Amino acid sequence: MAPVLAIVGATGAVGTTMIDIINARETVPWAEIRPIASARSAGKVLQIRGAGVEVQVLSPEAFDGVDIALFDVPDEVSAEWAPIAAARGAVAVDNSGAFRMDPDVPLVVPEVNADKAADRPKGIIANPNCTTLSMMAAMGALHREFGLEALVVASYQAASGAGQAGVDRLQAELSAVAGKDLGAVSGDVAAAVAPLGDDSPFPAPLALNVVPWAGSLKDDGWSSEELKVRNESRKILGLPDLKVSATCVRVPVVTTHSLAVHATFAQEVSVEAAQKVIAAQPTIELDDDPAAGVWPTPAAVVGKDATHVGRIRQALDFPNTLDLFLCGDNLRKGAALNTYEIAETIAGEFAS
Ligand code: 11C
Repeated sequence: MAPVLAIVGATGAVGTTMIDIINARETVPWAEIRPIASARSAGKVLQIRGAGVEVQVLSPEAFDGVDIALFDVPDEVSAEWAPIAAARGAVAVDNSGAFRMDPDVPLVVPEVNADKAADRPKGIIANPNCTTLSMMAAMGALHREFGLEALVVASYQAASGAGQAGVDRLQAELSAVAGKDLGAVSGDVAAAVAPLGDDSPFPAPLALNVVPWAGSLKDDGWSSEELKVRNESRKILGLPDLKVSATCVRVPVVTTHSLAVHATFAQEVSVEAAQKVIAAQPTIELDDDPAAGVWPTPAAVVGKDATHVGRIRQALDFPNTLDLFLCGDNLRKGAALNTYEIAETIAGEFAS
């Protein structure tokens, strides 16, 4: 009997992307795909692999007969319901931040540490934060070859990292500033978007701007997002002492996170050697020909499964260090796709 897959949060932004990914797969290993959501969306009919499937309300009974339950819901919902799913016999694959740093919960990127998915004492597997995840396949590949010692990262994060509310706010701000002569006087952009109200998910205008903030305030001025990049990278790469420093910035892009990465290795790495390693990865595209204007941009990468890497340079003043730029769709590889790939990785355990 093939396994049964549940998708909790099936009607949200990531859940919807998950169903798009499932619908685009040539084949799937599931006997049943069961969408689950809050009472607000229960009863809605979703098109899954050519059939209309009714959304079930989130309840303990909704997990009966489920082998793998994917969670695309806020941290507090996962914290409550992933253990309930696990207690009813399902493996919970959780895309929230609720369990990522729990030592009894593996944090999995299949290209890097697929073997960890089998060791899950709580019946829960965590999916990383989308900013961390965007660079993990590339960093994992370079680490295997050259030995990673330090990462200095600046992110350029899309509005959809803050959910549909983030996208809606960016679109509204873009409408508010469109066609106006703004951006040459301090405060004029803020004044133009002020009529939209102050309930923005962003702490400053995002249109015509960049905002050096994502997440919540932690000790010593760090944001939660910056600490996630550090802590999660260490756990995924299996390098507990990896030196990591991140500055996370929101930019007026709808979807696809970008990162400028300054990566230091145990040995000198030529640009050609790094390009060869990156080009050989099945889930990475090398877009690296600056003379021809070839480099990754979020507007070109959005909607794609692959991470795109370019601008690989040997840092002039830092031995053993490469600088590079990469883009990954934060709703696909950054969230739904990696979660689904974890489910595919373990699906074989349930086939009988
Ligand atoms: C953002 N990366 O762009 C965040 C969203 O830990 O899963 C995802 C937060 C998380 O705002």
